Amino acid sequence: MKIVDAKVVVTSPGRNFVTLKLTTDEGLTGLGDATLNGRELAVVSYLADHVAPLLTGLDPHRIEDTWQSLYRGAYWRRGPVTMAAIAAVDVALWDIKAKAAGLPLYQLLGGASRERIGTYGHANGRDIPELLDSVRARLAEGYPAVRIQSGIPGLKAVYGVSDTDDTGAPVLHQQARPLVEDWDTAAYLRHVPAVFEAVRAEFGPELPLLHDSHHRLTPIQAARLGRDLEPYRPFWLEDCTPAENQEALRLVRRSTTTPLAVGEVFNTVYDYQALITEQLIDYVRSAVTHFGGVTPLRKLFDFAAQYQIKSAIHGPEDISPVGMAAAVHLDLAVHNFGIQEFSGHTPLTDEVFRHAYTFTDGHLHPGEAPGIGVELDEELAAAHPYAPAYLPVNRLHDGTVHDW
Ligand code: GCO
Ligand code: MG
Repeated sequence: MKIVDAKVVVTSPGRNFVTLKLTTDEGLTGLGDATLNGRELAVVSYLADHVAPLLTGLDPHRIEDTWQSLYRGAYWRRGPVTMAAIAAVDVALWDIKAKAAGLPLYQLLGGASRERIGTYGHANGRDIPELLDSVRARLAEGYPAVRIQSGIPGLKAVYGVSDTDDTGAPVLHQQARPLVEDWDTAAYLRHVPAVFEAVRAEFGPELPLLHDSHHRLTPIQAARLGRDLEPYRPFWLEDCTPAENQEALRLVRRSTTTPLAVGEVFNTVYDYQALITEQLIDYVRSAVTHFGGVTPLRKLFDFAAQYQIKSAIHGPEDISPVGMAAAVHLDLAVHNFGIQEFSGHTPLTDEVFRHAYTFTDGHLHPGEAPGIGVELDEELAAAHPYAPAYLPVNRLHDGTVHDW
């Protein structure tokens, strides 16, 4: 079998998604997600200008060899653009291989290690009463675990809180300039324990509660927060410090037993080396889409397993159903599965990307369709062309830019 066509499809059924479609001489097709939120077209160019010409004529069964040649051959390794592009090729090749075998991808990854995949959903509120309503809505939808994010008294706009629709999904700002949000760490650190206290008082001790600090704290601030949250037994504290500095987590880890989750902006295993071998974290959070695909993410999970660290694949709305499908196959197969983030997509997105995975009673299953189980409606995709959109920036009250 040979690859005869490699096509990059950009579509915006409410938000932008980048998809690679490979076609073989036997008529089999494979899809891969290459969506890099807010920087989509850089990956489109990487794929269309630099990768697609290398793929035609290759045997699609040679996944490891293709991965290594794209990673090593570029010389300029790592980074989100490169790794999103390689991820799309990797997943499209796995899709083809599994279709050729007539099996759902998870069977090629060792088969099912569980019956279904536990998820967490997002609950957001501008204040505590609104957050409690949002938690109630997620529980009514069946979610077994909930991430809680709340507005902070005195702050106008906080990421993931102020701009969400009824389902908890962030409202997208398709505009020429990023939205400017504001930030005050002291106010945040005072408020979050009260948020946990209110949610525990309303929903009891058993509901797994997660919280995302979105890289906004210094190590000592993160240590304080981890300690203050201990009485409420959070499932995890996510991205408490900026991701570039692995050493920051040493201080946080020494100071608190609150479990730590890290990695949605990581691209390779090298970003995790100290965190895993020193057992500084409890969950690895990379997305298939941003980590170079199923091949390296499977290796990361096997590495993490040696240190009792579990998987928790990043699953926001900006991972397309193609990336989500690949994640769900991996979740079903790996032994050290922890939890899967899942917000779902809009009905229109689910029409553009018809998928076999299902979400029932708060649990995902990849389905039994051969491959990753996603079909791209190219006509509908073309009817919703790319629209520029930016992620926000965050500023302190004196105007200083801060992590958001
Ligand atoms: C999460 C994330 C996302 C990211 C988003 C950026 O935990 O799901 O923090 O909401 O901010 O994916 O594009
Ligand atoms: Mg996050």
